[in-house]
Amino acid sequence: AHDAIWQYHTHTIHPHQCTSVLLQRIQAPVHVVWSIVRRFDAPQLYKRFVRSCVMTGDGKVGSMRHYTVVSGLPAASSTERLEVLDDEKHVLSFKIVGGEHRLRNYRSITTVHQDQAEGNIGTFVVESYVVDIPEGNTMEETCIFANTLVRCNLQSLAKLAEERASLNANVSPAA
Ligand code: A8S
Repeated sequence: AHDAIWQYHTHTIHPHQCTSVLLQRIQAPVHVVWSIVRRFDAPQLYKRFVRSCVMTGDGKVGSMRHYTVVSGLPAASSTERLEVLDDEKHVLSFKIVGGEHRLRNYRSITTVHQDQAEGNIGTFVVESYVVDIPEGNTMEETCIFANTLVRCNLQSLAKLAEERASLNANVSPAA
């Protein structure tokens, strides 16, 4: 099973690029986590750096989203294309195709898995990316910057999914 996970997170990288993979455990069922991750049209559900987002397309592969970024970051906006959306294998991938920021050719893949170690309710999320190293920056600086953003996103995904899971658990059946 673990071989199958890594197959999605194997990237071809060029010398001027950097890559990283991050993991997040979440105490919520896979379907709850996936229902949030799959919303390519609404990254602001859990990506707190996204101010507002507009998607064009039907939500399937090839759809595009354009969002503006909250202030305080060295970025203003991003334009991204949905590359993979697999509701059975729980895989979402997008690539950045434009926008006012420094992460050129950013491509990311997120996969959502049942966490065997946590019994029935646990989930873990694997997110990997490749991006060009901007002129004037080192590989390390680029990775630290992107990792910080992805780590924040994964932590806020965990918080939201765990809130939703405990709400579901507390709903009592109709009398
Ligand atoms: C994601 C991952 C990243 C998003 C980055 C790394 C970004 O939205 C922010 C700042 C930037 O400088 C680049 O999954 C960009 O969203 C918050 C605007 C793309």
